[in-house]
Amino acid sequence: MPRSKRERAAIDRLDRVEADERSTRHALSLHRAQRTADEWRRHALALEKALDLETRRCDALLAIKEPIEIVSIRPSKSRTRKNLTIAGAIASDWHVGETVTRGQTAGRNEYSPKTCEERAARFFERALRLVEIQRGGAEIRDFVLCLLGDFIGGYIHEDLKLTNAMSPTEEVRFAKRLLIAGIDFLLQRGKFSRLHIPCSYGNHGRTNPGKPLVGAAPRNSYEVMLYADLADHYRHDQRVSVYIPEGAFVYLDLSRYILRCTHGDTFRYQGGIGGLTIPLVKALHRWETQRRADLTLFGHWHTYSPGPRWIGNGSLKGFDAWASFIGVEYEPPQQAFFAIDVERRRRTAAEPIFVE
Ligand SMILES: [Mn+2]
Repeated sequence: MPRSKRERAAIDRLDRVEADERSTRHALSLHRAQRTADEWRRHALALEKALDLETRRCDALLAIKEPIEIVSIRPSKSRTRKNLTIAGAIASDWHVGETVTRGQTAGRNEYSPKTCEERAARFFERALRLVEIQRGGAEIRDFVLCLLGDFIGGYIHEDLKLTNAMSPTEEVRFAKRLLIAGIDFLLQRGKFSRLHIPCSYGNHGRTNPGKPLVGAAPRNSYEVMLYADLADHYRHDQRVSVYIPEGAFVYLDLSRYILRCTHGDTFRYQGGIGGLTIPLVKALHRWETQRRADLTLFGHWHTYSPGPRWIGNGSLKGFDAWASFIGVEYEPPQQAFFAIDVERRRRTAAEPIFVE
């Protein structure tokens, strides 16, 4: 229907008013949404802050309450989209001052302070190489270096007194030098934010003759002295934390994935079929009643043995006269590497570190 000029103008005016009104309404709702987003953001920040404070408060309360030492580690925050992972290695059973000849071991092994120094360097280099391989798919900023004992051979057997290349005090000095060189290497080349060092004393480092002590063991161990010296050495380096327990176990809480570290001489094994597994599973069952752990790391048995809930470490010293004499199965000198996916709370790697 044809419209007059005046009518058309009136309709145009009406359309413009409606359009203005619509755009004002949109501008208003946009403004409201922006304001809400800002408010939510502020709210989220406040909640994050409160959560952080409460977590710290909880940690402090737990630390006071817990009879068994547990070290709480908050992993460094992720900076990339890769899986945040904590990598670690077990160093144990280096027996730095002990000697092995090829003649004692059917030609399989030779060990002296010189070989020991070379293998110690390889341990750190190859641990870092495994970290780099993992970094293909994971972000690794925290490294757990487990020092699980028997770095020194000591004078605990008559045989050792007669064959060791060093006295126990010389061994402590030598082991300290090797560990500092390795830790410095990890700090310089590893691109880690933090290095966590849980320590466990072995049975070889005891200062007393006869059987190992229990309650008085840490205060009478060359190795606890060695670990305390390491802690002193790195006291000004914010990246390094050394944990020395007062008992046979140290527990690390890696964002609710619990690591249990121990030397491994507290469970018995007399060469039964199935190897370490059966006595170990029984021991794990007992330890679980004290404190639950997701992964148990131990040394002492000179046998690299990764299991579903544990990793037994090999030895740096390798096959020796005693192993040959009692007829232990040969294994190369090796240590262990592991990786833990922080968000999944799962172990993603357990691998040998060959040090020969
Ligand atoms: Mn041992």
